[in-house]
Amino acid sequence: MASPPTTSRTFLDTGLPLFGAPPYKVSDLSPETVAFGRKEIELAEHEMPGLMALRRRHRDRKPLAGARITGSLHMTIQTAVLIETLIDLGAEVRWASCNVFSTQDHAAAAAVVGPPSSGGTPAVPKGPAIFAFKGETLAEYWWCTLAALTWPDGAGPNLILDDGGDATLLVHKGAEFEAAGSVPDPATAENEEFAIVLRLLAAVQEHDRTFWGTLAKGIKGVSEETTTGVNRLYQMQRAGTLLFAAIDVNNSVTKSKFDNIYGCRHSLVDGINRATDVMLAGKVAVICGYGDVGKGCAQSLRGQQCRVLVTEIDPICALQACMDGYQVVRLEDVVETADIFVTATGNFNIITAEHMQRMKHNAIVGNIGHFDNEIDLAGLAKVPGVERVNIKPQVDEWIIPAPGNAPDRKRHSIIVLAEGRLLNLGCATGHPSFVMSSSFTNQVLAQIELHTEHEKYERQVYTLPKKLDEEVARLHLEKLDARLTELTPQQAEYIGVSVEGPYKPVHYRY
Ligand code: NAD
Ligand code: RBV
Repeated sequence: MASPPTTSRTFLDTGLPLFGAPPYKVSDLSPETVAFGRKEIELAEHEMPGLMALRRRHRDRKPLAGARITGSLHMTIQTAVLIETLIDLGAEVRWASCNVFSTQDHAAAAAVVGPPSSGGTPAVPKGPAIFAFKGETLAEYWWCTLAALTWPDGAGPNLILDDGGDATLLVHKGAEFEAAGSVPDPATAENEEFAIVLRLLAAVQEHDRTFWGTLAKGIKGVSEETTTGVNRLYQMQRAGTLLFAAIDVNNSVTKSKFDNIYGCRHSLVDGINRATDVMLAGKVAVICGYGDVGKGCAQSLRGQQCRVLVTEIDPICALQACMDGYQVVRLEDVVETADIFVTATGNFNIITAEHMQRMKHNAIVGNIGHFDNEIDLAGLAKVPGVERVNIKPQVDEWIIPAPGNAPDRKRHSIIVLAEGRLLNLGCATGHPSFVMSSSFTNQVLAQIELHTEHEKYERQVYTLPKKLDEEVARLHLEKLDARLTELTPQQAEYIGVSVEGPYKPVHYRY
């Protein structure tokens, strides 16, 4: 890419320039906010032993020198520690959040200014280019993603670090429509958000008809954080449309069997409590989906002594729920009697407008899956007479004309968290640092692998080798004072592994 496309045009109603983004876009760069963010980053570093070990191990070698990484992942305190690790290892970084509500503004501010060693100040920031603020509109969100993908000299990234696949989607759809010669009419989009994506791509195409193709060619690969993003990548692989190599970080055992389960076990009740402060004990809670996230959510609510019910489509996961002591039900059979509903399926249309009209007065409805289409709020908004009353940011009362069991029996309400977007990051601060250290250590290893060994990789989806997975776990044991037993050579031979691992065959499921 020779130089950035130039245009004075702004994107939709954002007032933000389509190209030539400012050096960063965060909500508040006041010294107090920056100092608060830095203090929390320093506390988090202590809880992120995997990332800190990678810094110590690789800092001098700079394995990410020459890497230009575009990140699209919740701009939290934990992510700030990830970003600073990537930079420490030699990378140049531009970042956007992967959700309109998940940014912690003090984390974004401190990251933009940079760590004390950078010499940055709020007046002269020296950190990476971050485009993220809590409460973005959808137009601002997609503008931020484009800004994170475009370097001031017109270059694009050579690596993407994605969560949910939005940065990857923008590049793929951009390249696809460029090859087709035109972008579909936004009026044909299935939802409001995709109409905005199409508007953005049309605006880019109007100014540069080779922008995405060139950008895609420069990308060596993507590492993907979450189940939903990984599903999208495997779908592209099957369709033969994947434009670069991909590492599925989610299916590292030290990611999905830790973050998705134990992370959600921590952050689900955190989100519900901060949003509603309702007494959870004794309430009936329905978890839709008993995969990794659903398992963590069920434990989380059982820990508060809720009576937990589960819905599933998969007989194996349904049987697991039964063996764990939960009743497996159909949503339609309990929708009138349960108090709390949490979707964790990664699927869409799980809670419909019809379901919500039948719920108890003040039932709490939230989603912890990646996207907001698990709960059909767009459908609810179309029901005649429905009214949305904002209680506080990310908490809405939806007043529904159907009688329900409200005291006046004329209408009833439900409480919807984070507008149906992942409530643990919208209403609280996401997972805690320790578990994110495990996820993000996998991310850094994946980025190093894609950067230094990219000739090994085809346009396919890969997982990290088990040896590295075990290494990530190992890096977190000391902090917990765990003492691992060492195999004797005879024992190793008896069970058919090597003393140094890997200790399990690839088909082992944990
Ligand atoms: P998973 O595939 O392990 O689990 C999803 C489960 O939902 C599966 O068992 C599936 O059978 C079930 N399911 C699908 N359709 C269903 C339906 N109609 N009704 C009932 N159950 C249904 O995936 P996961 O790793 O648990 O992730 C779930 C979602 O959460 C994904 O979108 C993922 O990206 C996201 N995620 C969010 C966080 C967070 O912090 N909020 C953390 C990790 C993952
Ligand atoms: N997640 N990040 C955080 N505190 O930064 N919390 C959760 C954080 C990630 C988690 O890895 C999950 O797969 C993804 O968010 C879903 O978007």
